[in-house]
Amino acid sequence: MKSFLQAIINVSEKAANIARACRREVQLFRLLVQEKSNEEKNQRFVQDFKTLADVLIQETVKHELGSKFPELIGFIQGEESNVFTNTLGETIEVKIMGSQEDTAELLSKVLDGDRSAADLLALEVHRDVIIDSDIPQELNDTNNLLPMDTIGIWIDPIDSTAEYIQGTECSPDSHDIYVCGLRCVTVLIGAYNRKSGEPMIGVVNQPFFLENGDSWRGTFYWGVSCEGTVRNSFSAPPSPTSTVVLSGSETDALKENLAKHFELVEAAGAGYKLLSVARGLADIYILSRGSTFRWDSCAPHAILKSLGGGVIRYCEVMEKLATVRSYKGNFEDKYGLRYHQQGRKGWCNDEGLIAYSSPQNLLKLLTCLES
Ligand code: 2IP
Ligand code: CA
Ligand code: CA
Repeated sequence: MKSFLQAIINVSEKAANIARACRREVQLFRLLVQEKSNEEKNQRFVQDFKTLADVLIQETVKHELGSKFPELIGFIQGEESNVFTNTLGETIEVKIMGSQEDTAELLSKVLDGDRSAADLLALEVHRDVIIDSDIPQELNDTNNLLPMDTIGIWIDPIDSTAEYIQGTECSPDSHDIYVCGLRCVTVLIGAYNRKSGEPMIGVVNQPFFLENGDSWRGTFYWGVSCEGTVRNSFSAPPSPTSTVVLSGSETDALKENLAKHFELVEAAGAGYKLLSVARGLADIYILSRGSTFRWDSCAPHAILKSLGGGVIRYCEVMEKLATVRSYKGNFEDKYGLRYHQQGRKGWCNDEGLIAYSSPQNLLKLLTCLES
């Protein structure tokens, strides 16, 4: 297990390097922004953007994990499609080639012949990135042999694209949660069990964690919850805060009801909100509609499970509130999101979600929702 987790951490950092490089080079960033085609448009955004950074990061993760673990090839999926149309109208498949030179050559086609931009990106893609991680020895490969042929991967190469593109400066609210800005951007890489659909291993990388002069430093978090092995990068489980984090687009009715019992914080980024629950900055993240996808929740869900929390289906829970509240088993096992099968709306988490850091916090929320 250790080498698999380490590989995900390393590639998440490479993804973060690409994300930072694209924002650092102003000219590169301007070049990279391309409007999403209508079919792929996320309903909620009038203008949603697909950047080459997104596609390139997803392909890099796919390529790197696929070459280290060939059993995973065909089971690594993500938000983006790797077909890109440049301003000359040529359609190009973004691929990671065997050498930096060849990747630069291919990228320069996407970038309308801008070789220096292509070189910069190819350099990051092919750079060796090995992160000093804190993975404990007990997760070593001999004691924790992972059946690689039962694992699937979900990637969101950049979550909070809107914040990533705008890059506006924001201050944290009193709970240390940033409501908007680059800090809400995350790279999400999650592994799930292809048979049961349960999330197993998650890495959430925050590329813009700390501003240092005119450059940014990132950080990352990981969690493992599979077959009795439960570990994570946190030093202690989260303590209660009586805070609920949610999307600014949430309904007024839900907000008014929750505000009677909790402090509410509206923040950008589905991944960032899930991370805020894992970090103990909020007890709950609640989303009453289907505006997230499997790639948004898989990685942070695995981390939450490793902390004793979870992510369950909002609509079903609301329909059966009294039954759920008196349920004596593990909420996760019965109502948890699953990652292996499409639902009515494809890979959309169409029933909304409730993420919680502990069963106690979930029960408190359910009691409030019932009143
Ligand atoms: C988005 C992103 C948005 C979120 C939306 C996700 O993913 O996380 O911020 O909306 O649900 O699908 P909100 O911020 O209102 O929670 P992406 O940026 O990858 O499209
Ligand atoms: Ca997303
Ligand atoms: Ca995304």
